[in-house]
Amino acid sequence: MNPFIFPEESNSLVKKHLSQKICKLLEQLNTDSGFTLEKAIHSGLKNPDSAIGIYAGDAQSYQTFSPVFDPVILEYHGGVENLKHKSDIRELDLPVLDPEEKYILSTRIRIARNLKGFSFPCHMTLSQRRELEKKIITALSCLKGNLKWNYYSFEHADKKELKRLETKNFWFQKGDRFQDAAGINSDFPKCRGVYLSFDKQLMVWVNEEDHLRIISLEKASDLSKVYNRLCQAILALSQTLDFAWDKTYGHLTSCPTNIGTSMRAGVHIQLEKLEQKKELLFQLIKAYNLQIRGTRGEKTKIENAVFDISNSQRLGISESRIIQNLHAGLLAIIKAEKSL
Ligand code: ADP
Ligand code: DAR
Repeated sequence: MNPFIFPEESNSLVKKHLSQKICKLLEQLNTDSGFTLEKAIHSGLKNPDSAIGIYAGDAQSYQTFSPVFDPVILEYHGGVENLKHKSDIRELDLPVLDPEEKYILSTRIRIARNLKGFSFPCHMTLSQRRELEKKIITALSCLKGNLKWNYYSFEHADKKELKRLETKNFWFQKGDRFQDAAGINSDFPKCRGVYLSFDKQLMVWVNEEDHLRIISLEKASDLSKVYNRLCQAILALSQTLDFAWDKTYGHLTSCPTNIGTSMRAGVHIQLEKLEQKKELLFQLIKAYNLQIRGTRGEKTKIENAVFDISNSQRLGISESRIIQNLHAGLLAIIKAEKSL
């Protein structure tokens, strides 16, 4: 009898792949930091509408619990047998997507990083979070030129300052119920904060779903410029920080959906015509291996025909290839919108 009973209505990948046999194999195991199978799947047990339902508590989770992580990853990311993930972060020079600024409202590219040797956010004590935050703040202080500026601690920054950041959507909220059930919100808002560059076009979230979410964004459609800023930031931070990396799965993240490049590159694009011709939009999304999210992010609705369109593949593809594919896909979508 499987000791872990998933809600009957759950269709999560972890429920599908955690057979009784695998459960028996894994339920007594724990990683060196004490992370267990029960902790890994707690979110999926509590949230019947989980799509995935499992989180990693540290890099070792992907090995210790590989009998359940591997099939979940294979099904979610698709066709990655005999994978050796390769990273390729180099600046690009692509034409501006929407020079008349008729469709694209903003461009945002984010990557996630977790520091080697630290437990991941769903499995950290307050003192580990404090040590991690200190280490990251020191690394961020080395950013130069247009990447330079300031760290705003949610715990210590001036409340008026934090309110200003919130109204400008320059900070992050407490994790959703899926992240909460996983343990990602423990001690929130302690040891959480946002680093902002002076031009407000680079943000680094500290201790959100991952140790670092490095975000380059601007209210325009120059995808290369947004990507090149991210390249400069991640290459600068890589000089002083060691990241959790696996030769098969690339960058390791709390949620297995983000491993590999951990990159989500996308735009907020207003598509009033294609909103009325969704089947055409979905064909283009499929053809260019893209995905649609709601206007306010994951699991939210589309408002005023503003679609969040981003890359779908994160694993088994390089960062530069993601950007080039996204660029081609968005050009095709804009062309279709214009033709309607
Ligand atoms: P992720 O960090 O995985 O991308 P979400 O999809 O929830 O998570 O997005 C996080 C936040 O970033 C949300 O508030 C979302 O509205 C915002 N966002 C995403 N893409 C863009 C964009 N192109 N322009 C402006 N804001 C964006
Ligand atoms: N809510 C979880 C995570 C899905 C992917 N999104 C992330 N990692 N923010 C689920 O199982 O649906």
